[in-house]
Amino acid sequence: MIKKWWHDKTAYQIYPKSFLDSNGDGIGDLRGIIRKLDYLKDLGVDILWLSPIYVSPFADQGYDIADYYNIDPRFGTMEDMEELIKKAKEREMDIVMDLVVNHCSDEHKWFQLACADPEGEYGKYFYIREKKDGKSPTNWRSYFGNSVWSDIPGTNKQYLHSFHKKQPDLNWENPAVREEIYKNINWWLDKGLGGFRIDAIINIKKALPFESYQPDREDGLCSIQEMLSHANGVGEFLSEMRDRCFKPHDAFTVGEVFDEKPEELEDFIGENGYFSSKFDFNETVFGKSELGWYDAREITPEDYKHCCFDAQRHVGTSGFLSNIIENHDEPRGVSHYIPAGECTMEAKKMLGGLNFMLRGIPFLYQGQEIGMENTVFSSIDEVDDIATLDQYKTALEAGYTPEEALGIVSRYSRDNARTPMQWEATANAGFTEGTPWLKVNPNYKDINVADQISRDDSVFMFYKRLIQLRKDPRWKETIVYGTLEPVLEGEKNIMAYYRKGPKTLLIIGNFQKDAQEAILPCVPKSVLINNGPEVCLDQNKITLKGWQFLVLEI
Ligand code: TEU
Ligand code: CA
Repeated sequence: MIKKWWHDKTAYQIYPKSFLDSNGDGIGDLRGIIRKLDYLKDLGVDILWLSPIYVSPFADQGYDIADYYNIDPRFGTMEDMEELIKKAKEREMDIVMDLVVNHCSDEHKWFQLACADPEGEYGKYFYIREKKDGKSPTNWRSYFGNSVWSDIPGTNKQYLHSFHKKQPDLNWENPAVREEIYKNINWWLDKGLGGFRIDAIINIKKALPFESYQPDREDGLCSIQEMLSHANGVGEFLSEMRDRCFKPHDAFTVGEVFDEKPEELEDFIGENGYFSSKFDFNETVFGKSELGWYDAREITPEDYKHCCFDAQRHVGTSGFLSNIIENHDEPRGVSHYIPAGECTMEAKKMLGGLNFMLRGIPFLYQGQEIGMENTVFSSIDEVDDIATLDQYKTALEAGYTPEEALGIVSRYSRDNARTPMQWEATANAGFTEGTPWLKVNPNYKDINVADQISRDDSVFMFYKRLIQLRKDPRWKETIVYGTLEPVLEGEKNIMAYYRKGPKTLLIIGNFQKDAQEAILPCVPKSVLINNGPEVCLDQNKITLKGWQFLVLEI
């Protein structure tokens, strides 16, 4: 295998709006990120992925871009961005931006020109179709509810949007659109970016010609995933983008790839794949119903383990998954995977440790390193996210009371992970001197950075040790390139695996509050990482305390 500069890195996702506000307007910004570079360096992360900071009306928090060449003023200026890239480099860190090219904003000049003249050059930048007998061209439902089709005012025409109606889909079939996109990607890479996280990329290829499918709900619509399952040939676009942009720059790319066909995994992330890596969403999508998040089923430790191992077995050593417990679209991992009331520091560390030591690129999401949890919404007015607001509406329509609907959406709301970063125990968690755009989680006095960097037993220090272990020349080769073999798979509530390379490591976690005995397949030589409790080991017989996590040298 050819070694790449990003194989041994640890990545960290910044949600800029909620990271640190430097000027008191209640919105996090680039100067805030620059101020915290030393903090991130101290944690040990190497790649910083920033959710979108381009000019945007923020219908979907910046995932609706109105100008791909400029920084949104609420985040700062291009000079700030250049300074951030430079100061990160000085600290041997790389900045990765979000590439959102399935759609742009309806306020982008391309879309405005398209609406002014749907038959003209820019009309071909989008998917615009005539209505028939007052009806939309197809019956597809967008990710945020309702039809994917919206009217172009003053015409009998509609445009397609897989997400919000303020996010018109770009027509990748048009070579002129692809040229525009490649030009922009190369322009950013030339500025010294390390690469991109690539948004909703599987959506760029539609099933043509457009047709309706069997409805899956009473609204007469079918999910857009149904249409995508009939679409073939996304690889032609993706290999072109790789060859024109990513390869010449040796860029790191991580795809937000959902529902690819299993046999295509190598095409995506193999040695000459479209991307360097893709996220493993096996665990996050588990239990999510086609009908929306609100009737998702609880994920058990057994489910979690099988999801991880299935993904790992599938990829083997043919590529590198990017492993996460959460991101800006998910509830907080510790609240999602650990039962309510049991979310102790040990439990948080165990979950983080099991995920971090998997084969692939570990991604931490801001706040994960201090064990930030889901928030409490006392009213739907405290929710900002359009997906959550849509789910709330769906829940009401399904007959739930407003209190029930709030309870349902609160568990899975994307805003759980978007509350401001908790830096200190002072007002607004030290995030802003103004009024934060989204309410700070009330638990910030107990969970904050200032407290955790001063204590050796904190979640922060635990992650720091894991990151150091990954970088340590003694273990690096094994942790980065070694194989993963599940161990004690039938043992309920235990998740364990070997990492085998020049050395052998055994990673084991007890996914419950009760102690559990297990017979290890070998006798460990030493304990490299322990999340707190005393280690009870007698030859190969181990008694794991509740939520205990260990990395053992074999
Ligand atoms: O997400 C794409 C996506 O399919 C998931 O967002 C998921 O279906 C959704 O979050 C469920 O509510 C990306 C971004 O990560 C997300 O923040 C954007 O809203 C979306 O694309 C549109 O750009
Ligand atoms: Ca600000």
